[in-house]
Amino acid sequence: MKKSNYEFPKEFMWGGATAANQLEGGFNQDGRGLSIADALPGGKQRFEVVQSPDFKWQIDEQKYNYPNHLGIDHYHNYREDIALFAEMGFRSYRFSIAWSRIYPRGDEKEPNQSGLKFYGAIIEECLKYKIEPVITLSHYEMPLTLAKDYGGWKNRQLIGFFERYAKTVIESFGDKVHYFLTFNEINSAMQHPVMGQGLVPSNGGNDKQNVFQAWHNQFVASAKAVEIAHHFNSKIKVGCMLLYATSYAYNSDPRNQLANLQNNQDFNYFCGDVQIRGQYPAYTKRLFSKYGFEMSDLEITEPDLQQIKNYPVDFISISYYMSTVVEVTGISNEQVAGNLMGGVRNPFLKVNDWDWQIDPTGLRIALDELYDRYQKPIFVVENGLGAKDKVEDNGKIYDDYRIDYLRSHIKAIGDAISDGADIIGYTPWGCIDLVSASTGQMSKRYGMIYVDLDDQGNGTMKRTKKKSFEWYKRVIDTNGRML
Ligand code: BGP
Repeated sequence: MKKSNYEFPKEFMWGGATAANQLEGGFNQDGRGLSIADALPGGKQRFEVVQSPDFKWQIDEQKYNYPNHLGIDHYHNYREDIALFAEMGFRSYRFSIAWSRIYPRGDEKEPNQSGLKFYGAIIEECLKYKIEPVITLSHYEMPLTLAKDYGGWKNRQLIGFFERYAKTVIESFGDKVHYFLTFNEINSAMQHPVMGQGLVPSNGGNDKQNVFQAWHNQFVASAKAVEIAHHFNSKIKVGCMLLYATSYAYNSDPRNQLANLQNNQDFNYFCGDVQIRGQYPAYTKRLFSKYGFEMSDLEITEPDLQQIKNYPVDFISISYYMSTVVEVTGISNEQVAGNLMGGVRNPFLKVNDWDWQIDPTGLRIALDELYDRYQKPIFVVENGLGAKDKVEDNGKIYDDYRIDYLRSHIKAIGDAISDGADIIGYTPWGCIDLVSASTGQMSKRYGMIYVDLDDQGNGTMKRTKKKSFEWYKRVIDTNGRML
């Protein structure tokens, strides 16, 4: 650990992040309805299955959906888990509410009180330790009924259902919770529409057009949540949440430069431009025509556009894991994987075990660009290294590779702050080990707290502090002066 020269703001929200479907378990307890995450497979087939036109949602607790249904049983261990976060010194904790705990089918008129009670208890537990709760309203798990019977977010009726859900949550907790995020990684739907939008292949329809229709409905729903929150308590701030992958042109060939500009617009900025600036950007026309339709093919009303304009988000939140390279001239076709999107290999970067390109400087670029474009506060609500940890004979986990990754990314945030960007917090992903979103497995771990559980569900679920636990505790204690 070394002394750093970074000056993080006094109130900087150091913390950690999780999502309900990846850690809670208790998937059918106390009136919780099924969510789409419960009906997706674990393991490698997670996304392949959904690409097929024969796709069917499946509920099979024994095999198919393991370990999604079990999570790390945070449902019964949340007190112990939050106590560990407090011990690390967390000032904030980002978690999500499972929509189907509050509205089990999604279309009911009255909420499930047990669900509200559970999240009320989590919030109390956080406040007991002066941890600021940061709540994601929808993190890759709408109620299954809304996907199966209503066709997911492409159906306009979901705006009303979400509005009711958001109102219930905000009015129940909005006197104590001041930060809400609407849709996790909203822009990821272009790559994987199932998780964020509940869309499956439409057999003959224009699937991309469906994604944009679904986005439009989500933009309106998000703006309704902002309206509800601001009316309820003027202290509440609502943010959008973008999967940001800094994008480079492979070289100075103008064709690659242009393709990179368009990749930035289409992937990194489109959803943010609408949610933050309150209107569809000029390049929307090019973007829609790329997928063979135009604005008038979508159901977009004048009141929708007014709603989006009147209620933009208050701040921006992002996940950042890796960067990407755009190459359209055919000189390199060595592909790499990535967080839901790949790209061409960058010869200057190393990769993690899943072939995601590690790039802390890319985070500084991301934050500088985002702040330059929008001039709104930015919260880095996800970042981290997925790795296979080894428990030594003495029971310890020496995850120096994770410390190196986190340190370099915290430095990048410190640099962006020195550059003038307004960064309000940092909540690394999966601060306690949980089920991976893309692989559906336990063995891809991010946490500073180890959970004894393998991909087959064997294990005691015992929590153990990794080496990174003490390291991060010290980082927070010194407000980033020791790194
Ligand atoms: C983001 C998601 C998270 C999370 C993380 C790590 O895309 O918001 O839910 O899981 O990525 O990804 P993975 O679990 O696939 O390694």
